[in-house]
Amino acid sequence: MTKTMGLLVMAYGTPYKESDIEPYYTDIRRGKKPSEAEIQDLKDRYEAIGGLSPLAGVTQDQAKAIQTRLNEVYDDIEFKLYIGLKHIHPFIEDAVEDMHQDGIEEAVTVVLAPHYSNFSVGSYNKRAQEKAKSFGISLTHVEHYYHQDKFIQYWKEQVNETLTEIPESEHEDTVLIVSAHSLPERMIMESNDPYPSELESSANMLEQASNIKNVAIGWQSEGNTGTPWLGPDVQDLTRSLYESQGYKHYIYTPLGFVCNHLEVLYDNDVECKDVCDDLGVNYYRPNMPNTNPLFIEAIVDEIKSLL
Ligand code: FEC
Repeated sequence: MTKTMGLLVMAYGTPYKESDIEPYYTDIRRGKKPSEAEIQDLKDRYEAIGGLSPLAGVTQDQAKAIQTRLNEVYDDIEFKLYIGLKHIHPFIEDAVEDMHQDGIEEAVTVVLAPHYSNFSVGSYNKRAQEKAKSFGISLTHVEHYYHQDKFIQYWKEQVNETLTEIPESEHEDTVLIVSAHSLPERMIMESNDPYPSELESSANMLEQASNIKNVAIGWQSEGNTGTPWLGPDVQDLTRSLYESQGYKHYIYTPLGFVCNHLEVLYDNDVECKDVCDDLGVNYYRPNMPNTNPLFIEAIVDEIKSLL
């Protein structure tokens, strides 16, 4: 007999239209409205990547692809998809409420971010768990999948393909910058959070799997909170690698993200590229996973290991 199980896919969320930008940013700031200058700065960044972010559509596509694959793999479970976002509707709590309305008693949850931090994946899970508890829904959480073979394989293929664009004689002069979203240093240090070591493992696995010779770890997209964030920032790192090693080619793999969105299309493709242009070196940014089957399979494999 087939049983029905909820599949709760959680993601950051993005404005759907320009008028969403202010409430979205206010939600990111935990209810504190950003200044007009900060809002304008964010509007300008969206404008620079073509108006708004592709994140909303890609999240839908990724979630549907995970559901489709799970329903192919499992004969005895029918997965019903719910999408819950962190900073805009449908919020995580709305999705859990919908599960309850549909009579779901059991669900698996996955956050579209591959590394675990109490402040990223942990905070999504906590919100889902609190709401689910009130309805008596039992949740199984995917905590991370950066270590899944197919996730590494996806990035290995991307890096090796990018290397084919660079003459072999210059591979020694090429560096791979592996990065994730920065977080305030205090948060991470005080709680012995696994986030930095998970990114380091990712970088090591990718170094071993691919043909790249030089690898550096960086952090990106840090916020403006007036306190120190995990570093080095990818832009500073680019400059310091150039000064200390004189590399000519810089390949950016933002492994902490899984699709095209503002933090990649602006923070890498505009800001890091500007630094590379300024230094007179070459910028490369392989494709993000989006709905690539290897990436979808990596998540499905992690779910299989838990159910
Ligand atoms: O494409 C888009 O429209 C949205 C892209 C987007 C993603 C994303 C992922 C993460 N964030 C994380 C942490 C923080 C912390 C703050 C913060 C601020 C912002 C702002 C925007 C934004 N984030 Fe984000 N984040 C994305 C977008 N993020 C816009 C506000 C303006 C700015 O600072 O640029 C700082 C909050 C504060 O000011 O107090 C902290 C983490 C991730 C990766 C994990 C995840 O996806 O949840 C961690 C995508």
